[in-house]
Amino acid sequence: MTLPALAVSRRTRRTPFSPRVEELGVAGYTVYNHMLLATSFRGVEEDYHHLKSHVQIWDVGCERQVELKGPDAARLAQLMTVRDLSNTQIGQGLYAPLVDVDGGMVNDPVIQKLEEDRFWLSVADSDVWLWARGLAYGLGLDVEVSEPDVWPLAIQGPKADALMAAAFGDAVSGIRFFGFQPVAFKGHDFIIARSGWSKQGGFEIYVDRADLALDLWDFLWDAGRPFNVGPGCPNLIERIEGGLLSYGNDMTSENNPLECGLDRYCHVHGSFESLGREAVARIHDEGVKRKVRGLRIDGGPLKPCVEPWVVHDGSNAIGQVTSAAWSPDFACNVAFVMLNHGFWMPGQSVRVETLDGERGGIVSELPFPRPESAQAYA
Ligand code: THG
Repeated sequence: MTLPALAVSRRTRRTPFSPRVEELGVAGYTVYNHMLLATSFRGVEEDYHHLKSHVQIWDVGCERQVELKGPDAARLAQLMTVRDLSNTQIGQGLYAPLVDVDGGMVNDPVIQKLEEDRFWLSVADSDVWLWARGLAYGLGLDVEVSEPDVWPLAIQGPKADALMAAAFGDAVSGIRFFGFQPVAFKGHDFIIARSGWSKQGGFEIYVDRADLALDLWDFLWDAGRPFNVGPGCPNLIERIEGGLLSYGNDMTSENNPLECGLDRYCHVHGSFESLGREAVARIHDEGVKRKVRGLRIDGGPLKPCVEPWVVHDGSNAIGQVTSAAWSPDFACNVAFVMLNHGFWMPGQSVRVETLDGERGGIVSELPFPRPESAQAYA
């Protein structure tokens, strides 16, 4: 099955890095926050092996920043998330579920506290900008909500530290996980954070100067040559192995953050002012009805999971698979599954209606435990 090509236009916004992404042979695009995002270069499996062994430069310009600025910026940020932001320091990023009054997930951004009265929400694929503006207007808050021109560029992989040290010297090596600091390039201070949407380690550079974007890309590329730098993008296999959920795929507004396994980012019994806190506290006290887990699916590689696959126990539907991929390192298919109460214990056997017919599966905790050997799950 070949899918038709994606038509690119003004609505499917390009980024300042798109020329390099295309010169380096991007093999597919998806649309994320109304913007182009590469899905593979040399094929998802080859990209995966390279990401886990070397270092890649990722154009993640689609991780848009929603800026909150002004006297009520901190209040609005706190209203939107159920994570307690009261002890957040300037220069610190936090992964924070955004939740509506019913407890539904609105987004799962990284929130950066830039100043006491200025925050960036680095958002996943939903229109947080509109939601924030609506709240600010409806509640009469004294805050400016904007989507500034900032395009994150990620450096990911085990050799990311080496590349960044070659490029910027010691300035970046001291940045702690999810911390950020300004680093100069061509006379401009760029915010650099130790973060990124892989479990291989790395950095994200918040590029707020389109005119310097290609120079920066080329500078990083040259610094990366000794480390076998390659082009890359968020990798389906690696992110499933590592337990990184994709908003819109593995969780939607129909899900609450507790069933998505984001419990440690939900301070449900705090006293801070958050739109979703009461709903999430109630769900917490009553107990969730379903939970996200990992799933190892039997047999060889499967056709892509482009729509959820029904999971059953032999007679009744008990959940759905939302993302799946063949993992070369685990020597099995790995997947995310949302499972009903009673079926989510690791070790549980289930049946999955894949596009290649019915397969067996075994529930796993997340992130997937490292296999003892490549054939551990074969
Ligand atoms: N970086 C930036 N913006 C983003 C993403 C990113 N916006 C969209 C999307 N990714 C948001 N979702 C996530 C999900 C998980 C993480 C980051 C962003 C992540 N989680 C850590 C983990 O699971 O290991 C834990 C973080 C913590 O403990 O606080 O990294 O990637 N700029």
